Amino acid sequence: MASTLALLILCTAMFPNSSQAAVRAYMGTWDLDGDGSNEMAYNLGQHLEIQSLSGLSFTYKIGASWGLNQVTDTDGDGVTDLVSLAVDGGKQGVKVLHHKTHNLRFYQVLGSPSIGLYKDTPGVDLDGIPGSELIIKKQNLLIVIHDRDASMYQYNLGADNWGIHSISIADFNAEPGKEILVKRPTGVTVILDRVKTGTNM
Ligand SMILES: [Ca+2]
Ligand SMILES: [Ca+2]
Ligand SMILES: [Ca+2]
Repeated sequence: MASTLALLILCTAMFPNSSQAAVRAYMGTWDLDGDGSNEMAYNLGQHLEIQSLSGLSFTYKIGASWGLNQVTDTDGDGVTDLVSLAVDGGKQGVKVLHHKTHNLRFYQVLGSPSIGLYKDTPGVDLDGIPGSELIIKKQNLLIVIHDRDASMYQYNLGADNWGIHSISIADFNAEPGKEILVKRPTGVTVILDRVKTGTNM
């Protein structure tokens, strides 16, 4: 017991900002400001750091717990954005980092049940307008984020008998954008986000 306590005190003394000083995990390399050369991304615990090859770096607070979910252009400006599922300040949701403009958006999903975030590479376009849409599951709700205009739209699927892995993307018609398929125990629900409709089939 005494030795454990001593070790904890020592660690605290060595790493006064332990969450930042102890962890600096390389995440990947992408052009995140659209200048044609890549930046490096690091996970610093609660923060995410973007560093250019010139050494310039910016740090963003993502949350107490978070995970990178997608690397895609969500607002349609042609520059790659970083999408994370995060809990920050006790609130859960999706953080979208637009490093080019140093703009970090937090789409909060209220309530305690944990949420899921659909993952797709290189992203999903549901409305035919440049920019990937983001798809969240929370119990019986499917929520679509349009980062282009920072809006969220929710579909009530009636029952919580599906999961984030029940979701797939397909193109059913000649209209711009793709459709969301949610596999249910009996049948599927098809969501046409472009016209904001959901149909059980
Ligand atoms: Ca760049
Ligand atoms: Ca973008
Ligand atoms: Ca779109």
